Amino acid sequence: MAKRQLWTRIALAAVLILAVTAPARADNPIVQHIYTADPAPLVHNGRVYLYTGHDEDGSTWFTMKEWRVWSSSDMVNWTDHGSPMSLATFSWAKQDAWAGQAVERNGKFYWYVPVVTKATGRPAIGVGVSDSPTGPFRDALGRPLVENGEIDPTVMIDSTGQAYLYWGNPNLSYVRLNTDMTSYSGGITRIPLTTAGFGTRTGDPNRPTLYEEGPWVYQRNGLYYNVFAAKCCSEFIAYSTAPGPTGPWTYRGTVMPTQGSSFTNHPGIVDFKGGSYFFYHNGALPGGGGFTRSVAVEKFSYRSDGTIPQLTMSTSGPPAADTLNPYVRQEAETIAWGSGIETEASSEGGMNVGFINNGDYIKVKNVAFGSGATTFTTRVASTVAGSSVEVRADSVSGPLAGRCTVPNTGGWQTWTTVSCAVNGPTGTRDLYLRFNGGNGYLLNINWWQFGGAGS
Ligand code: FUB
Repeated sequence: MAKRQLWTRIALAAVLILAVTAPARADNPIVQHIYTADPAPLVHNGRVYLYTGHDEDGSTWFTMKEWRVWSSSDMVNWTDHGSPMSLATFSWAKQDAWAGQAVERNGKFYWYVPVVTKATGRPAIGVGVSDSPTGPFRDALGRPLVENGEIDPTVMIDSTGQAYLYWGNPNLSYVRLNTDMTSYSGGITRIPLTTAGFGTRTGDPNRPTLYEEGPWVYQRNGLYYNVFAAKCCSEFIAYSTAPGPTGPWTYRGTVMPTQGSSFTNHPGIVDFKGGSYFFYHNGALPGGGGFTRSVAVEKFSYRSDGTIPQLTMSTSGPPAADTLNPYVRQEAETIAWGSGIETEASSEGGMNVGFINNGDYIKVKNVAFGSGATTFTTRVASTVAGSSVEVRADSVSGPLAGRCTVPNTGGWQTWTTVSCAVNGPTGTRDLYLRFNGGNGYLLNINWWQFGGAGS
């Protein structure tokens, strides 16, 4: 064999090996069909739930009317749970469904959010409550929990069982929450914003420290962290640590420098399945910017002394923390990357994927097909005949494993189940569901499931 041919073959083999063995990584931003902002992750029962705001399309201000919930078992595929809480949940709220955080206590989920009130025209903190991490949430109090004209609540239950709610821009305050999580003892305490605690800002005599907004307070291995949006504008992400929940705080430096074409940023940090994850937002989607933001995630490791390394925004995100089982029913709105699709509330509960045109697709990452699938079953609805769902592996133009024809079911929410034979895929790989047909909207898809030897 000529030397050049040999090297070409070695290079091709290396590319193939890399393609097959490279760990599946998330695609940032993690949601592509709407703009999302102000991430607040919560780990519960083996899933990470992600609470976000929703920037309206084409927005030229922080025009935000609802919050959204997403969840994942692997940090790469995210299920859309829709909007279980909005401004309408709080009869006293006028506008600005901005940055909040949810926490679980005794089987109930409490979601603290800032909104501008009808009565005062100033921000106050409300609390939604639900029996499920995905809602629906109702107004726990029928009035604000605290009101001092400031925003961005973060909530923490520390190892003693005491819950704290911190919030603020331009100040930073906290209250000690009672175990009902909807009342507090003592007054509102202001945390001294010293340069030793929160770094030095230059050029703004009214704001001598770097602390701007968006605090994310948590306890880990006995150390208390306050990660926050620093300086304005553009913001970067910085952090401070303390030996206790009320300080004294020591400034520790930058977590994420100013990057990513949004002049705000917002931190959220959790440990999940053995890794540590940093959520943030940027303007990375088409049409994205300071008021059309998108949430993204990076994996990181704390240093041995508990400090946080400096992180960089990426388009690849973290590797998969788990595989996805295709032999159990999977919601169509569980997506690593969606191209052209949207989601909506389904008449069968939860959400479905819809507004699908020819060539649109859904990518699902790190799917464990094992020895191989032989059938593909999916729940679909359509008002046109002749469209289909193609099952492909590895890429949207990768090997075609099978094709399911979708009939006219008589309505976009008139559901039927269709099955077709598939030849594989095998092993663990990325799955692409590619939609085909004529002009206009083709079909809606609610869920899918494979069957066969690998199951
Ligand atoms: O999303 C509206 C506001 O922008 C949030 O409350 C701030 O943290 C900033 O991200």
